[in-house]
Amino acid sequence: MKHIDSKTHTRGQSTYVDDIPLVEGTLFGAVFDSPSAAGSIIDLNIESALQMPGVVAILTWSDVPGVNEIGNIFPDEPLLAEGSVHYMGQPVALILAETESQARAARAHIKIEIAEEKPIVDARAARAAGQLIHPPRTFQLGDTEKAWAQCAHIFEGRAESGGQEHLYIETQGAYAIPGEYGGVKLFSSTQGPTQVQKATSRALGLPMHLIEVDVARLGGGFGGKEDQATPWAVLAAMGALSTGKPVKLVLHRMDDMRMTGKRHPYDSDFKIGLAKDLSIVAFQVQFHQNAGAVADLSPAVLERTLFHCTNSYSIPNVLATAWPCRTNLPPNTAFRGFGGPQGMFVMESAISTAAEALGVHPSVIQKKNLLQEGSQFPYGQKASQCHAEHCWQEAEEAYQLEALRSEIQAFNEKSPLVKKGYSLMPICFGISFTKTALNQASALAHIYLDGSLGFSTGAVEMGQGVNTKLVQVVEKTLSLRRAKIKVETTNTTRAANTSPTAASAGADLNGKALEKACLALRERLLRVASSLLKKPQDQLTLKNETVYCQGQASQLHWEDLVAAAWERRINLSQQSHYATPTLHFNSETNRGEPFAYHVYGTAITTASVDLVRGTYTVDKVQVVHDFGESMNPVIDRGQTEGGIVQGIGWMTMEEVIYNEKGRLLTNALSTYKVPDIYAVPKTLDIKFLKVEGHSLAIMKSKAVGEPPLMYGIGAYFAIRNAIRAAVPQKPMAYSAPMTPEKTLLALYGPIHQEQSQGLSEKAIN
Ligand code: MTE
Ligand code: LUZ
Ligand code: MOS
Repeated sequence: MKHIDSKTHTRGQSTYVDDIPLVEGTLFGAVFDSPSAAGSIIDLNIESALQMPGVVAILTWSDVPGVNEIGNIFPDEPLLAEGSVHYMGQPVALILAETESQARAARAHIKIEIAEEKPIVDARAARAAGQLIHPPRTFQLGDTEKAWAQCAHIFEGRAESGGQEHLYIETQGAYAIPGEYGGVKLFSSTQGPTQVQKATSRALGLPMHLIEVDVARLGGGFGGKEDQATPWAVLAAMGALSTGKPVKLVLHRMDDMRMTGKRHPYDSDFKIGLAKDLSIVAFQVQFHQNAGAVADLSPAVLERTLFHCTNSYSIPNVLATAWPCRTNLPPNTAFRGFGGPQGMFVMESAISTAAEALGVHPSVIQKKNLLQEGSQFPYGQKASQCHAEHCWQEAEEAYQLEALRSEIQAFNEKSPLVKKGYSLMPICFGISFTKTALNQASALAHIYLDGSLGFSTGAVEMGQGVNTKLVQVVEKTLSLRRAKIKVETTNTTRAANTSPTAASAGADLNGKALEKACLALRERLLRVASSLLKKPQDQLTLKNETVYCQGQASQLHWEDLVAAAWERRINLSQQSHYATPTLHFNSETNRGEPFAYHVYGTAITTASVDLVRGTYTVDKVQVVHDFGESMNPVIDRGQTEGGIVQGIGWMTMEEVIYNEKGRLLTNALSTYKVPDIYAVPKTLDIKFLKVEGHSLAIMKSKAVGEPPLMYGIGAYFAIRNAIRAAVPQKPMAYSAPMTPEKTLLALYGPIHQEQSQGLSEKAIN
């Protein structure tokens, strides 16, 4: 089954915020943002901007009718700057005008005077200055202090990974229409409609029931709209209530890139100890997370880094500490993998450090230490239905790793100017929100008199195919054909108090809620069928829109059954709620069972490096992935391919650069490079591991949204290993992304990371 939106997408008929027909009198918003990264506001002058053609109003913090606060985990984020500014791009004022270009033109006439302070842009500098979002968190297993004595080899090092721009094709935006009783209807490009509703309620001083948030779909979110769709929606709502007119606020690309946060850069120190047989005895790590100016989702991202700091390995002694460092950058936020990739990159760097020093390929150490059934994670949960070794072995065999090894060796011996390298990248990703309370969802289904069905859940479609999977749930439980099923928009009046569609759990949580609703409807309808057909209910099933009795089709068709149920005054609507069982986690002791299950897989990546130019290609990515029992192989393959390419981008060419003043230099597509079709590996093979699915996964089909991104880490190490073939001994930092500039420096340049970053910044200036 294809993605249900493929036809309308192809024809340009799918609707996004920007496609909503405008209500007469709609005003357009533009946001004036801070030109400085830190300082106090001495004067804000909007007078001449107010005189500009078409300008209707300019709103600042003093116009916020409720609380000037939109923080989610911590209340530390003003909607509009009040007294001081903390990052370049921070919203200061909202301009409302009759046309969008008038609003944007007026923006240039706002004058702000700021007593500038020296911004902090670096995580370690923030830690040194005591600038933390909250105290550091530590996960501990075993006793590393004692364990070092048992190690035959101990290595220390540092690993850095950079930010990543979400680059959803649809930029942030919202459309607010004032309604009756002082309420507002919001169309928002958000992954979290309830979050938008809640923040709007607080900032506008309105009860939540007066705020309706509606989402048809997003042109991509990737985590960037889990929390950061909120300010634009709240601002649009505030503009609408203050002027009494509908307000549309859609960010232009460069505004979006400048004003919104990205994946968190991390700068970490590690220490790894191995026994003679290369089993990892102890691992210690200090993560410095560059959180940006306010908390946003950073505390949760930080926690997931800790959850995934040992990736797919069983390590008996672990001491992992993570520092959420407050800097004067836009608040960094959720991005596919949510801190997990950053943690795994450090683990892989530690293994690579050990391997290079010991003269073995990293895969020797990786393979030796894979998780096994019953292995304990550093948070106490034990690996169950663990497929780490299974995926690895299958990948080794299916993709003939031995042959690949000798092929690459032979190639490198003959080739002076191009070197090849390969890497293995096993992954293990926990499925569930790490905050247990978020693991709930609801669904509402109506069967109409003609037998067609419409349903709503809290799931937001952002391209990942969740709506298609939800339709499949209805098809399966009620035996309905696709044409009879309609997915309604995600709307807070039909699905209330929802979690954002995130943590890869959208299909599991909402699918399970919908399954429950459909099973309840099915049960009621079969009770009717039982009395109509005079057969015991347990002999009846639904198949092909017909009631079957002990495997035989009856004369009773779906439409007639629905009509008969209505005659008997049976409820044809159902609302159901699902909460993942088994979950618990104590964030004081950092022990519990936070995940419903884990997703496993292994990627083999091959890369070629041009030793003259420092350019490279990722030639092959070959994966064995644990999808459980995939309910939709087409979509799951698409998610896997997309995730891999996005991961490769993060690890290789995507470089977010802020200068020392906190100014984003890579603020457009001309300076920020994302993978295009030519960057996609020529070979991208994905094999589905044959396993029994997990019962907590929807239809036993495991969550797929985020895990494959982490295969992209393999590209970094494949390139590194290719460089190693040219310069086996040269010290080389672990500093992602491995851009062509850094590749050249690794080959010929000085070795300091600072210098390589300096160079790329100069190149951009
Ligand atoms: N795929 C597409 N096409 N667009 C997206 O924005 N977001 C990813 C992933 N795949 C995304 C995507 C992220 S960050 C998550 S958490 C999941 O989809 C969310 O959807 P799910 O929970 O339904 O898997
Ligand atoms: N969001 C969140 C997430 O709030 N909690 C999580 O655990 C999570 N994990 C992945 C992506 N988004
Ligand atoms: Mo995804 S980072 O959980 O939105």
